[in-house]
Amino acid sequence: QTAKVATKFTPTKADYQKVYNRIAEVIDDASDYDDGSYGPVLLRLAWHASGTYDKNTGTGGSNYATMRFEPEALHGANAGLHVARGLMEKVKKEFDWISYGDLWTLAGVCAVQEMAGPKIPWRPGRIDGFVTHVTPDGRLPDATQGAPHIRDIFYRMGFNDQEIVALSGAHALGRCHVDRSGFQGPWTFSPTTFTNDYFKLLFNEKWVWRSWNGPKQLEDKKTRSLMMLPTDYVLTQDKSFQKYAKAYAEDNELFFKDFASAFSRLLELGVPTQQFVAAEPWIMGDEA
Ligand code: CCH
Repeated sequence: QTAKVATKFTPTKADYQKVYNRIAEVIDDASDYDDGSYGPVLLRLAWHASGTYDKNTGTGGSNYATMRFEPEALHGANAGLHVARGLMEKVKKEFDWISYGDLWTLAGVCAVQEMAGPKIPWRPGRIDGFVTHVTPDGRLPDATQGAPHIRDIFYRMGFNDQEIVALSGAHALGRCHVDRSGFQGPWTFSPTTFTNDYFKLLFNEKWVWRSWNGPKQLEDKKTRSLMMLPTDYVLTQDKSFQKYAKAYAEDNELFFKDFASAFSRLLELGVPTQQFVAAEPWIMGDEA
């Protein structure tokens, strides 16, 4: 009798590309959802899974995919992300060899790229962790606050002012939901296309406080159909933030370049370098 040797499956870039392609299909299969794409909510999942990182303790970040566990899934900032996790659960069933951290961050990459954004360098290597790796609530930004708070949160992850502003440009995509954050509405007229419109609108429209029963948010005076969070508006008020926001409003190419590099780094926060299977990040979606 021949002995059965269990060989460990070692996925290649082509295998990850298959996962990417499947995610791209899931993103588009959303005719009844929001603006017709799951891209924005998947991008938000990738960001919240990574943005818990604390550079001083090395805790948090995308490595362990701890949002699978109840304490973190129930953190206020993560309200609504069960939608995105549920979608990825189906993909995980098909490709059971991928870690949740790799799957969720790859979904963020796929979302940006499939919504016409820049290519985001990405590589696999995250491992599934345990409930003990969950970080305390309060590590993600609070939209009701001002510049000092945003700096506290993003400096803790290791980002500077320029990177904070570049990353904030993701709000070109998607919308706020009353039943998730309490806020309501989209930031741009094209919430499923990645553009620098968020920055253009911040400077070109007149923003006024909305009168309603919900949390303080701004609306554009002209159409009253767009919104800005207090933390978005701060990018036009703080001198240092304003400089970068203006530059991105004027130069889409610069925004794409800076977003891609900051977002790529965000997705790798908390992952020990030796865990990555490739020395340099890959560009996915090229051969799709
Ligand atoms: Fe954000 N974001 N975000 N955001 N966000 C919300 C929605 C999205 C803040 C608050 C909110 C980033 C930074 C910040 C997305 C990507 C990024 C919502 C509404 C709030 C509130 C949630 C809801 O009701 O569904 C604050 C505060 C900050 C920083 O100070 C960064 C960085 C990124 C990515 C790089 C995306 C995409 C959405 C839309 C989600 C959807 O479901 O449409």
